[in-house]
Amino acid sequence: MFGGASNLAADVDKAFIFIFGVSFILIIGITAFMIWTVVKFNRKKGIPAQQFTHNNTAEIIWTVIPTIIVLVMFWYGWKGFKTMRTVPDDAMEVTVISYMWSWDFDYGDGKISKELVLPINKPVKLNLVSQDVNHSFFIPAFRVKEDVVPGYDNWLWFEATEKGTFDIFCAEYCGLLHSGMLATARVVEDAEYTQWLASVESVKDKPSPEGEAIAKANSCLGCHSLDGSKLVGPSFKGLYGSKKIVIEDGKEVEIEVDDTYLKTSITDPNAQVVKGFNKGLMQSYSGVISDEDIDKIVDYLRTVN
Ligand SMILES: [Cu+2]
Repeated sequence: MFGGASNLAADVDKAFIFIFGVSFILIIGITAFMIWTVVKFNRKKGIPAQQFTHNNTAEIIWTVIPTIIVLVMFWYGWKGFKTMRTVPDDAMEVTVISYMWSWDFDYGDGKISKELVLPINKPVKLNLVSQDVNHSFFIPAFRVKEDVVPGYDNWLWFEATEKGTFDIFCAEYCGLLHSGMLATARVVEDAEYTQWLASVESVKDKPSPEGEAIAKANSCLGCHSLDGSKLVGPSFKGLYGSKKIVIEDGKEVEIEVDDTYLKTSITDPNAQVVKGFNKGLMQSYSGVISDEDIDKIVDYLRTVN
């Protein structure tokens, strides 16, 4: 009705418009009636107030009508909800992996994408997994929103009915960069989808260095990008061996990023913060990641160009 792009949109919009419409009429009606009674029954001083016990007709009316309205609201809500919780048997499955502050879409077989690509008019079930805290997976255009809770197998399904690119948001405050936890859903023709999926490189094919796995397991990549983009911390891309201005004890110092600097940054991240980044946003990983694993991360960073 308002440009919903999934099979669930019409029911959600119907429920929304009905509830909104009823609320709108009621607020106008009640306010008007209130003003009318204030004017109509206005009495000057000195006249004793009248006492009322009850009025059967009024009481029946204000009980029966709202009950019917609420039941109709329930009906619209229930109808849409039932569809949302009944997954068709032929639905394809994608696992959504969420972490502070990004989304990964796992198509199985080691194929992991940063973009959610879907074939049009095909039911898809998204399995929602969180690696850290509570998130909420939200695609407004498809009218789907579901909590992503660590340790709980939540899911949602829908069928995209329109081609195009749609925004994905996190709708549960999950920390500093919550508002930047964005992704896109791209709906394409079936053939284009098949072609795209074939082009996604499988992580199984490239032996991933141990350090990368350790960095991922500790959510390093949530704050440090691999493509040069600026997140909470400096990008890992080309970091090793580069020269940086850092703030040490309030003074600017130029350093070269080497093993020592990287190790210090992991165990004592606020000692030398790269200029332009905020102090205090990274916790110390001293005792969290073993010295051996820190060495492996540094080995890995040497290879990120
Ligand atoms: Cu989030």
